[in-house]
Amino acid sequence: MKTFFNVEDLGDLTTALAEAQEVKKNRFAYQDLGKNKTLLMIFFNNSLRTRLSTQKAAMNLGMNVIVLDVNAGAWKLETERGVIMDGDKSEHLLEAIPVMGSFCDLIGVRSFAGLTDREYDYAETIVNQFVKYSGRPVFAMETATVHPLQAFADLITIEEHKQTKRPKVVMSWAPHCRALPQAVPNSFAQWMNAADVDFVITHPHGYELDPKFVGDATVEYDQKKALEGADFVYAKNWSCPGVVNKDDYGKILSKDMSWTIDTEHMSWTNNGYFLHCLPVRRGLIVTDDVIESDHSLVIPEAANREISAEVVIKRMLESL
Ligand code: AN0
Ligand code: CP
Repeated sequence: MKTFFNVEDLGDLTTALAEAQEVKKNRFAYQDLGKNKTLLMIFFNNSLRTRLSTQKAAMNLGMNVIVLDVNAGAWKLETERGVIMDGDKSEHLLEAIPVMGSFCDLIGVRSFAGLTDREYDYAETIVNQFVKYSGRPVFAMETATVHPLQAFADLITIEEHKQTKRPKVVMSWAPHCRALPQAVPNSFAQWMNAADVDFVITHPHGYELDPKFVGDATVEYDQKKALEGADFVYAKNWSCPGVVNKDDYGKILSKDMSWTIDTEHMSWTNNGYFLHCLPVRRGLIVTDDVIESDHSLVIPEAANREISAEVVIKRMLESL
């Protein structure tokens, strides 16, 4: 595996899920695979889970790990071509990327959407330059439009807790005070469409996700109707994807608190489990009662990030 951005990169999902369970049973079984190999993790944005789980996964595989926080200690990077670099940016990404590539065997990149230019974000302009110029396999640690390590961990968690062969999974938009990217809901939708689940997306009008991620999912604007009979509730805020109106891209269109997942919302479900990728703002996305309930899976879900990362890094090491 040379890149990891989309669900297709992993091949057959059943095989990948079985591999995840095998890795989970003995996460140190492949210590030799990563010997004398180096993972470089590059962060343009903050992280708690991705940082810890991906480093841990690489260490489980015997790798050395270098973490670079671009905005804390490295030179400020210019990302556009054709500019006169007389501002605060000392180095161009086009030199920085091959230099980074020369010190490692694999690269993980976190680079969030800027949320101002839809075309720039949806073309994955930054991360595609890493693929093109680093000379190394590259995986997403949340890019402008996708967060596949999260979606893979979400799917592993659903597989582990489902009580029926084909559970009903509902992804619900919820209110937030800041404009957030669409990467998490995009990837979750892509992965749920590929999995054996009954998948429903619910959000206020205007929050329609890009059709390439929505696929064949059911979109239900009535949140109560959507949540009825749900086995899993996946809450997430996202800013306007600009599908209906391009000019609204990245904006907050609604702060409707009736969408906050509380115990009443959960009472409409089939005794459903609560999921969220974290970090989560209590009181906006979800109430304390729901996130602290015995049907909240947020902690095992986060713990499974180590497993999803280990499967992905293992596959990349195997194809070096
Ligand atoms: C980010 C997001 O919504 O994409 C990261 C989530 C994993 N969340 C925030 O910036 C709060
Ligand atoms: N879920 C997730 O990716 O968390 P971090 O932003 O803390 O890495």
